[in-house]
Amino acid sequence: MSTKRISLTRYLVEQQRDHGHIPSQLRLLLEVVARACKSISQAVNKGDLGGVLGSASSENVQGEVQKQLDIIANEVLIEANEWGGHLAAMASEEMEGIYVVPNRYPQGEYLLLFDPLDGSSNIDVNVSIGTIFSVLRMPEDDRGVDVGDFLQAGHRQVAAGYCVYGPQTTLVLTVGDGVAMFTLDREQGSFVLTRENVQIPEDTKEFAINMSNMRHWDAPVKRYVDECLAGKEGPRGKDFNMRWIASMVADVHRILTRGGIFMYPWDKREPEKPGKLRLMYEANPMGWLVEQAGGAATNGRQRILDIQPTRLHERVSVILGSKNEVERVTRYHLED
Ligand code: AHM
Ligand code: MG
Repeated sequence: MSTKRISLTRYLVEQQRDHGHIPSQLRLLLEVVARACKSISQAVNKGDLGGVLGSASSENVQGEVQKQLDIIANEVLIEANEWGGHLAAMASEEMEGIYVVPNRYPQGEYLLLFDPLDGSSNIDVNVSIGTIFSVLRMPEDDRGVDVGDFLQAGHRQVAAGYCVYGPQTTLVLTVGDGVAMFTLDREQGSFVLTRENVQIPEDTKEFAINMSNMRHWDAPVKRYVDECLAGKEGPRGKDFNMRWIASMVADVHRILTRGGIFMYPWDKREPEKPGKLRLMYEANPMGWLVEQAGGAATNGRQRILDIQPTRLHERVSVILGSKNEVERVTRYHLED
């Protein structure tokens, strides 16, 4: 490994200075998000010793029971980001409405969206979880921020990323110039660049889906998975492997590291719901990261990043990862 260590700060300064990708307010924003992720990582690491495990006595806007760490992570992100002058407002999977930066602080031109702790069912069992974030710019000539300002399609994101809290804490980021990964050096307290120009192989033999929902799937998804399961003797002519961590962050991290396809498709359990995952906090940031790494992301019929959101907490069907596999599943939907 090279002895030249590039910190997140230096990476962002160079992105700003040499490539012109990020204005200084956005650089500050990303540094603050990274700092918040460091604090969340500390809380996650302490586990039972910090008294932070278990459920809180509340539900979020989606009617899901919140974990104590969901609430702590949400507060850490808000407190870290509200005073810096870089944001106009924030929106979170854990809050019903938007959080407008209070009047006592200067208002910036960016909007921050996050899923503070993704993979909640894994918190108490010591399995990887993470924070997902997405950054939009306030629409021009806008007077006063409101929820409508957030309803922008994913291709308008100016930065997106996640931080996975696993055996290592890794921050993964795009500002539209490829995907970079930074590993937290706990002794130094800083994120260090450990992978640049991340590329997802176009083909894969690994798929990720919650198989217990099989009987509820739509025909195109069933066809795709049946063909994978048929292995060497089936139409694909090769054996597939399956992985399901049940933390989108960790499943997507595996795909960015070695390829694969991840699916959380629409299913018949609640037909009026377009999917389980959230467009603004999960599908858009992950979709953009995957595309920036040469992969693809669709809802089965349409590119995720082209979906025009109509609600903050909108849900969506998600198929993302290795390009040729995502295109195959999408083709099966369009042929159906
Ligand atoms: P969460 O945001 O409440 O944690 O839920 C989202 C999670 C994703 O991380 C993961 O892909 C999926 O839900 C797991 O679903 P399942 O419980 O069906 O395995
Ligand atoms: Mg989530």
